[in-house]
Amino acid sequence: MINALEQYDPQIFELIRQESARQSGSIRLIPSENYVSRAVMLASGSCLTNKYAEGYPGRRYYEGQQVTDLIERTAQERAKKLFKADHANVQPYSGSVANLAAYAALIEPGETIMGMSLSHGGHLTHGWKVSLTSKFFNSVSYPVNDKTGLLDFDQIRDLAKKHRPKVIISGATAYPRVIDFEIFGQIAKEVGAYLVSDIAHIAGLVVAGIHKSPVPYADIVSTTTHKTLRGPRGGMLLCRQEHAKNVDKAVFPGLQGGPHMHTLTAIAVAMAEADTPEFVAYAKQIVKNAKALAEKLLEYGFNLVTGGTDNHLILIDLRNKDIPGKKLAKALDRARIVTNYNTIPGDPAPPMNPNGVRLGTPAVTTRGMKEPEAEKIADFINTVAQNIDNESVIEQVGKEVLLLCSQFPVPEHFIIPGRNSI
Ligand code: DSN
Repeated sequence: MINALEQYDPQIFELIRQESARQSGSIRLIPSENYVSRAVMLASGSCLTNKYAEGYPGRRYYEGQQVTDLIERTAQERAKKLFKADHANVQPYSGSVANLAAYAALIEPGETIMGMSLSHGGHLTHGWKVSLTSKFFNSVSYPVNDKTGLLDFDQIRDLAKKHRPKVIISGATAYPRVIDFEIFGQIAKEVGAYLVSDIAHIAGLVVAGIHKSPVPYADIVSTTTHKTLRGPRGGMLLCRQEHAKNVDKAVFPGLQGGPHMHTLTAIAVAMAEADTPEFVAYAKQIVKNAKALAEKLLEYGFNLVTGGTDNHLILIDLRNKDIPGKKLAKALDRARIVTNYNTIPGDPAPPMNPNGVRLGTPAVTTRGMKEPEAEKIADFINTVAQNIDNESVIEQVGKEVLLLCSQFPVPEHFIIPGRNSI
């Protein structure tokens, strides 16, 4: 396929080659990114991209669904088995759409939702003020504890009692600790709210049994499929049977038209991969690597939000280093270490220039890196931070990163044959 692309569109082929080389030749620490297997990549780039399939298996608005019905049913069954859920909708185009569909399935526009504040680790679609989720619904945010950085269930309960939301959202994009979905479920019950759990970041850790699943406690569980779960870029909703009809209606025709069948097919492949002992070992190693990276960063005097991590991500509070998050993220990028700058809880600085940097280990773990390499990565980060204005040191770190990358090649990544030099 890639050879055909070279022939028909050399300009785009060349850009893909460059991106492939960038992904191979850098330490990718954005916690929401990963490398998918060759099988996932092939399914994603298959002829399923050609097919329209509005509706659900057995109830489509287009003909020619002999195969798509089988694929979607397979994806649904794999999702139900993997997450031990009664019902799965595998059509959401993304986590954002999945979240909006979850709320739409449960409540009416104008009713109240309550989610984690974006600047404290929540997601835009948990009702943050610039998101349509806060315009369609009345939105209330809960913070983390300003001293510990941890979820503060007394405060969340108090806010829930005060605002009486119809939906409480548990889940985060920048929270490095275990989330107790059971307590969220209790609070939701106490105030008569539905619970939506967004496990986009930790889905891989949940299916591996490392983090507790919210499925027994949540009315609807929402996830993306590409972070720790290591599938293509997509979304998914899981729920109890009682919400199945509303969830399906909210996704289609509520928010979407035809599902992206090529993505859905690749999600099916990724879920089979996640249902293996190898994946469980992988997910365990993600957490071990994050802990090793965190420990070493602490030794170097970095302040970490909550003091460490229980999952795949780390949030550095850079205030004691007097380096803006953006400046460090950009210097690290020049050293081939790819992160994102991020707000820290209660950050007085604006989101475009916050005091934090967010790191994650799903992608480096896919490359086979373990604790010694995680510690080496902490060394690199420390060297860059200490030499933030010294380009020759940053360049030297970049060379060492390249060497490490060559020792841990991307195993199953869609590397362009013969052209993957880094
Ligand atoms: N905000 C994305 C992230 O965590 O990187 C998810 O949408």
